Amino acid sequence: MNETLAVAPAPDPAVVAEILAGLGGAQKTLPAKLFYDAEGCELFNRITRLPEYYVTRAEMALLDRHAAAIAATAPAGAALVEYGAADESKALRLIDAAPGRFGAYVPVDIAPGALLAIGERMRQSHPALPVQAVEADFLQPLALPAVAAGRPAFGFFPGSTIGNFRPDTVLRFLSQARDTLSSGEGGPACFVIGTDLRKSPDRLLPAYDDAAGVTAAFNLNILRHVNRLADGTLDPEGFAHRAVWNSHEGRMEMHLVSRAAQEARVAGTLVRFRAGESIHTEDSYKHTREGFVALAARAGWRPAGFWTDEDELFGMHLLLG
Ligand code: AVJ
Repeated sequence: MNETLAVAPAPDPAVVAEILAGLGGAQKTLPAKLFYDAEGCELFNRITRLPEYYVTRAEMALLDRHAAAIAATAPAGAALVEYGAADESKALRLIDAAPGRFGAYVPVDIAPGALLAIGERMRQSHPALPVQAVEADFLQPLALPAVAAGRPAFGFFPGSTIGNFRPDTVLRFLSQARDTLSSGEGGPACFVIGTDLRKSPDRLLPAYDDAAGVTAAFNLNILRHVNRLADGTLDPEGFAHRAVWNSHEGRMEMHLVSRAAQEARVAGTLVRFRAGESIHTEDSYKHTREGFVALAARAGWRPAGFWTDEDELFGMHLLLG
């Protein structure tokens, strides 16, 4: 019998190492990018429709208001390079607001299923626009694909995904993105970045701990994904979801709190949890406008535009570099 057909793909050593490093520290952590297996993408989609989760609606309202103004800042024929493109809905606001301005669309994401679906829908809805997806962890240096050759690049990083990065990682990401985006032709590099704005914890806490428990399910699902990626025995029933506002760092945090003393095996390593000990699974920074501009400036970007929704919940920065 050929058993190789039935077994999962070999574990990615770099991801396994990252998981073990996170679970081996004094404060246990897991990388937030591991939320997004197929189930996690589905759960995140449900989060975006929750009454408490204002983030996606606010960003869409912002784009309804300002898509034309934002798209007008793109050089003619630019390749729209979208980082963390779970779907094309936000990019389409820009593309459709300025017909003919964008000459190509390059969605970049770590979820191959999402990228395939984007390509298929775009072929139907915008058959004349060349689309070339790039499957990549965008914290690694990124080379633009052939479809962007000979075009100015217009970077787009919506969704407040950048909120998952600590300031030092934001700096590394923004410097790298400047290299990637300025490899295009003509003019300075352009980058439009969406960030959830600082606001009252009264608004933030329910957005990250909703009444229907979808965010809890999203948080717990990372354990199943880790079990698959690193041959683990982490028990989702043994952990509880917790969302906290860290006022000192200006970020929401998600944790998984061990309900009791327990042990698990991950990639052959024994991992022990004390009762009440947490795995820190996500940071979601809420940058003020000024705070983000200062960070971007340290990475060599110059602020050139800023837009918000009517309720000033969400912000979009235009950076030139
Ligand atoms: C996709 C990173 C923007 O931080 O709000 C939603 C992920 N986490 N609920 C966010 C998330 C909990 C989301 N981002």
